[in-house]
Amino acid sequence: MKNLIDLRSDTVTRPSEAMRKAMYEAEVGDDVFKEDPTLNKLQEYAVELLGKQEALFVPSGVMGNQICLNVHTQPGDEVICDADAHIFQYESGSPAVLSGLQLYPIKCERGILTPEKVEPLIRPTSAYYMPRTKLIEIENTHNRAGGTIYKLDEIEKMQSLAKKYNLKFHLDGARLWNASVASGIKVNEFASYFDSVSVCLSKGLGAPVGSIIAGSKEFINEAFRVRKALGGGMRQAGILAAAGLYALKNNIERLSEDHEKVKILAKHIVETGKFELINKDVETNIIIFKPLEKNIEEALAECKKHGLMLSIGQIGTLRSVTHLDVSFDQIHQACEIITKVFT
Ligand code: TLP
Repeated sequence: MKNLIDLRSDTVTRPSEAMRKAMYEAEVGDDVFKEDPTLNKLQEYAVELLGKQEALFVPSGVMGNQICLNVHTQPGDEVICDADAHIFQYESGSPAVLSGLQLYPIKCERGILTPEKVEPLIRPTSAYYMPRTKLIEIENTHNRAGGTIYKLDEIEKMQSLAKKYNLKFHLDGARLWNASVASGIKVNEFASYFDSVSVCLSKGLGAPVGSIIAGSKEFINEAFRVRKALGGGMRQAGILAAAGLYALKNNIERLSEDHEKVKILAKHIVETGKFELINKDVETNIIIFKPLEKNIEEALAECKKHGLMLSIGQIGTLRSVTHLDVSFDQIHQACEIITKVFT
């Protein structure tokens, strides 16, 4: 919508002129025959960035996660994740629908799983009457926790635990780029701990469509088959891949600006005294905040009337996500609207 300051998500961005030009000029072929040169280039570049043997372009973050879960598991298996994980909260129950999986969600501080919380929940292999624990899933950055970042030692501990029990380890890295830019840790370093990784091109990086999953050659071979089974085998997808390549080459470093923008907003929100800021240490491009006096629906509607769009975070909270289509000026305007509506 024109003239609205849209902070509902970093998924709302539109491809820039330069990105559209790259899409227009993309050389294409039939990817079901693995013959789309631009798509192949994107996958090769992703391999380089993520440091995995192979990578596969998929239409969405949800499909990326679900293919990874499917390849690693058998129906009746159990997946341990945080209770605010995207795979648990926002993927339409697809682990159950598509792969016959049961999730074991655990409430964690900042969305960060720890061995102390997880180890007691791993099912003994002798207990044939229980579901079989098969995989641990983490999210970095963690969306519903407010863009929180896993530290490398926290990931390493979880990887050791997964290895100890012979479990697969999957990373939902929809916003791994934000984690990398904010922490200075390279994406391939983050990715190195996992059997599979899913990253999005259509969030902060500004591409219109697409995610990438990465892992071993054997894993991607199987993932290619599952993607097809789910209807994700696309044909001249190089047009989309060109946007993804453009995003990876031009839009990663600039994410630090989005992090600065959300800090301005967070500071203002705290200063009004009308909210509880849930993620007090703002780490990347997301804030979650609870209005102390207004109900959520009312707050969303009033903000929209003044030209500001926010979304719902955890229960009873608002969420604001910064991105490349919102300027610093608009962030200052957003602060003014918040003052008007809430004070
Ligand atoms: N997240 C969306 C909504 O679904 C909530 C958003 O606006 O933040 N993993 C994570 C951590 C995500 O945040 C998302 C999208 C996905 C996976 C799914 O990506 P898509 O929407 O491309 O399927």
